[in-house]
Amino acid sequence: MHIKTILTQTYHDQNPGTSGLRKKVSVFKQVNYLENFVQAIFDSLENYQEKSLVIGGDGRHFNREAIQIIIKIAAANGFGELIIGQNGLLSTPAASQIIRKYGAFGGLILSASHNPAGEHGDFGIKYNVSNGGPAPEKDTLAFFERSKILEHYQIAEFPDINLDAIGTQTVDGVKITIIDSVADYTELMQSIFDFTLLKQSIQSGYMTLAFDAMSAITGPYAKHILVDILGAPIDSLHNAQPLEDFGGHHPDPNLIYAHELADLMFSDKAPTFGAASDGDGDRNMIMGKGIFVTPSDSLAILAANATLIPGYASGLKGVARSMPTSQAVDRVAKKLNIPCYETPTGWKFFGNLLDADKITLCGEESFGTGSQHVREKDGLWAVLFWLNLVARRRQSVLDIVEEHWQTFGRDIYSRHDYEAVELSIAQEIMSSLREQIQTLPHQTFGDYTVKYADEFCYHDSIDGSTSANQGFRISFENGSRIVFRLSGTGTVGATLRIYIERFEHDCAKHNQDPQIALAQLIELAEQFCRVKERTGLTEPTVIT
Ligand code: VG1
Ligand code: CO
Repeated sequence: MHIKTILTQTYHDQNPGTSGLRKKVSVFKQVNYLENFVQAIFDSLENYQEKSLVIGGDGRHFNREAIQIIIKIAAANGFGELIIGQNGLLSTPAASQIIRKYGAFGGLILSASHNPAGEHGDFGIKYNVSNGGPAPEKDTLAFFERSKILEHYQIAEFPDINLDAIGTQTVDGVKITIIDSVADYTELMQSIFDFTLLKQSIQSGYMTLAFDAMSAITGPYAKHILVDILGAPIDSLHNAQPLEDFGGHHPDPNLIYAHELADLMFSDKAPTFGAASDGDGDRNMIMGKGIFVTPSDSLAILAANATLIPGYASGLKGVARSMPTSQAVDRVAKKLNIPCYETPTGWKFFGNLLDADKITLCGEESFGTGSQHVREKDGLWAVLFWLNLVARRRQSVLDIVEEHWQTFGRDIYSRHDYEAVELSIAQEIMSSLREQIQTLPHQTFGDYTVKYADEFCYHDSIDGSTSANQGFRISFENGSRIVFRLSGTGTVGATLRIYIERFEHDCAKHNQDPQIALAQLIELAEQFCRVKERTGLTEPTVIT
């Protein structure tokens, strides 16, 4: 193999955030920018010579070019085999599964997930370790440190690889295998869910569905599983063709960005079930006719009903949720008498608990739900879980949710995002919150008395590591909470996220609009952080 060593300029901004390194495409296209980061990753890893690396992305603009570059750098650095999704495509959960199934050393996933794509959009890259999950913080820190002193990278000289044809070829001693992007994943779903029941319920017309792939990666997966195997009509799929710019969509499945689906589900023409996924296929939005299921409720409901699903029939070891996710799942765990863990935002924090068999299900308020079957959140898995539940319980989504609230009470929940806030203002907000949490405990504001206020610091019970500064929690005597944190996935300015929840036991009050039910807490949140006053914004940019 002919390897070139390229002298490169060092970049100082390659710090991975909540989920990999995400930047504007124009930043990634700077000379040697991607090359440097890939080399920094490989320099930080050990003992991968002759081992295999999985490569795939969500198909956004720059995916194919990036993959060709990565192939050559990985070959030059000594990987023995590269396993690549056909056409360079792999959803994030599928990539996680491929790493696990083929015993790969790790994988590189190319995606900026729910961020818009295209020439003026975002690009991203994330390294996943051998358990299939995102690299833990100690690794991502090492990548950043290495990138800041990197002076050269190594790249093999051979022609671009044809990513379209499935099969294995050997190029200068490196095995390059192009795999079907959906086959292994489909097999895994068949091993978890009752496909016979699903097929019968869909083909008999008992369940009708609408799935919006938002012109991103889940299109081919949904087509194969929902249409080809389960027999849903092809027009159940919306925006199922992956496009390099995601058709201009913001592929973040929520009521705002997936409003076409939302409008349909609240109309007379609504099917039984509606769902959407994000850019890289790890998020899910669940809807039924006339109802939107909040992700926090969804996690709780899946946990409460897990034994109805073949893959979870023997019960759950435990559950986990990210810190800002509502406490709905905690109530289920308590009833099931299983442990419930609270982790910082980001899937990488669930990996150790899943590996150690402490938890079976986990999720985040940000439309992410998953289980031990892979080490990423999994959009289509959540969709199949819900479909299986509807088919098995012979109840509508609305009835399942309302019955859940009757049994457990409702954790009324909302998240308010203030996007593209000036960095200095965001820092000012965070430092003022840091000061306030000292004095807040035991103070009373209207109906709310502060029980505790802190800056969340996570101690990983498995590897003993500590992750500090994970957001501010203000918790009240009546169980309500306000959480503040800054996003680690944005690429423009800072995004302040405010998470608000209140528990409502009274069934007569379960159908309130969350914005009204939470009004007092929303006002209190503004009183604490003064984001409106400081930025001049009158409303959050996004409410979910
Ligand atoms: C957001 C979500 C977080 C999620 C992360 C990656 O991070 O809040 O829960 O794990 O995105 O999701 P942040 O730091 O912006 O709040 V994905 O689908 O983009 O990979
Ligand atoms: Co995603």
